[in-house]
Amino acid sequence: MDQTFLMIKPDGVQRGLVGEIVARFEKKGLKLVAAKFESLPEERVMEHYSEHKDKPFFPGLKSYIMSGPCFLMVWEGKNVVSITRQMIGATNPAEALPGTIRGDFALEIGMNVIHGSDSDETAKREIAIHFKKEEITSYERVDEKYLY
Ligand code: RTP
Ligand code: MG
Repeated sequence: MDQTFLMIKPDGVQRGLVGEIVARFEKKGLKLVAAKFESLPEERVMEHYSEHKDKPFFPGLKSYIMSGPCFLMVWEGKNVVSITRQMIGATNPAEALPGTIRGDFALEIGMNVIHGSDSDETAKREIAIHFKKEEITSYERVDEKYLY
C-alpha cells in the first residue's frame, strides 16, 4: 500500500492542532502506521529540506522547524500522497482553499502548520530519514473492508 510522511510543524503543535489534524486523516480512511513527537536535530532538518538549502527563505525555514517539537507520522492508503497533499492545501495559506488544513488553520507561508511528501519517491526518502524500519507498524484497520 502507498505510504507518505506527514509532519505537524512546531506552530501546529503549539497551537493545539495535533488532534484536529490527525482526526481529519483518520476520518478520511487513511491508516496511521507510525508516529512520534520529536524536536528535530539540525542534521535531519538539513537532510529533509536539502532541496531548499540555497533558497533565500531557508534560514527562516530551518529556525521555524527547529523552534519546538514536531509530530512526525507515516500514513498509509491508496493514493495517500496526492490525497494528503490535497487535504493539506497550497503551500501559501493565503492561497489555500477553505476546507484544507492550511486554508483553515494558517495565514502565512512561513508558518503553514504541516508538511506532506510531494511524490511517492519523496515519501520513501523522507520516511527513511525520519523513521527506522522497526518503528513502522503493519495492521488491519477494522473498517478497511468498507474502504476498498
Ligand atoms: P512542505 O514541503 O513543508 O510540505 O511544503 P510544500 O511542499 O507545500 O512547499 P515547499 O516548496 O516544499 O516549501 C517547503 C516549506 O518552506 C517554507 N517556504 N517558505 N517564505 C517563502 O517564500 C517560503 N517558501 C517555502 C514553507 O514552510 C514550505 O512549507
Ligand atoms: Mg515540499
